[in-house]
Amino acid sequence: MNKLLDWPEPIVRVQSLSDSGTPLIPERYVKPPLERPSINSTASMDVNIPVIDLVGLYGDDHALRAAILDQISIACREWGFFQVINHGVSPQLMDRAREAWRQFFHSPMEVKQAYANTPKTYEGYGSRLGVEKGAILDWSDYYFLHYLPSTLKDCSKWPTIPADCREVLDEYGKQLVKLCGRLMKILSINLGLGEERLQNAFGGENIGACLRVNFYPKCPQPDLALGLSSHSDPGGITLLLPDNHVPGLQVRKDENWITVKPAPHAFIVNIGDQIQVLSNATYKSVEHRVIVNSSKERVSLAFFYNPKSDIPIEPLKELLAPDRPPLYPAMTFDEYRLFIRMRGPSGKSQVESLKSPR
Ligand SMILES: O=C(O)CCC(=O)C(=O)O
Repeated sequence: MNKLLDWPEPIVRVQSLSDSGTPLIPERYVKPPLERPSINSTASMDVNIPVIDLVGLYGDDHALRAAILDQISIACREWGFFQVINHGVSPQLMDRAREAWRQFFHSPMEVKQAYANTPKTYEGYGSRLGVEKGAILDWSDYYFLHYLPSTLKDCSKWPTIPADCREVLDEYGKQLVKLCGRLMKILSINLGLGEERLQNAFGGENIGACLRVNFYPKCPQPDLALGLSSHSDPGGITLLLPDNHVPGLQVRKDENWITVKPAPHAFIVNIGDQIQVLSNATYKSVEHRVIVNSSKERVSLAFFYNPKSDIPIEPLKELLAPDRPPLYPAMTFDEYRLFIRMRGPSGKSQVESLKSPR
């Protein structure tokens, strides 16, 4: 546990490196050749993750509602990723939240440093994930904060610059918790369960919710680095608000990396490891990563909706059968997250390592 009290090396802000105008990135950010962004990337115009319009979800047209559920079911099984539009969150709020964070990251360094984080809780302003000394690092800074449970929500750790930041963030969190609650019901129905089953398995009302805001500064050698290394999300559902100008998210599809083309005011939804476990791998949490570029910075807001952290998460009994035995042992989210906090992003090694031998 002591390893988690502080960073193993002095922290270097990636934004400062970028602002220094160096033409060469330090060795620490150079990925091994097989992890570099050019490997199997496709930015082809006609491949994208599914875009699903939720507008008919709560109307009287039952056929339309069934069609939307069907699209979500297919997206969860085949992609683990999809975009939703007409999702009920205010587009103005989405824009304001992203701009507030852009302003924060452009504040003077001493303002940001006041929120510097440690690996104990990760809350605040950070520049690395994982505590392995000498690890190759990602080309990004970030800010991490909690919304739920309310015992972890500490607004004094949220930025006060810009002036409306806390207010905007608070409203943003409330609206996203609601949207995740709706998506949980749909996933539950689509798995053939009662609509509250997944939520109850997450701990009912006592779930966790947190936000990581990623800031990817311009990178002078984008072919050698990644903004965020390949990983699957450890939690339940992620709602990503991507940059409205700059693409960067890549999702693994078979052996290729697909660059996501965000739809206007969409959220990118992805299935996390906990839903992979609960659904006994009917739904997969899919690897993704972020590429950077030399001429534009990028901001994204990743909102994580997680199970209550101290209850066992295991494949749901209703989804098991003699020919479908449980693939994962029970584990709390606290235990699960510790692995990621020590090691940093590492593909799907955590959820894969849990698989029972068959
Ligand atoms: O910046 C992005 O597009 C993705 C961010 C992400 O994957 C994460 O924060 O876990």
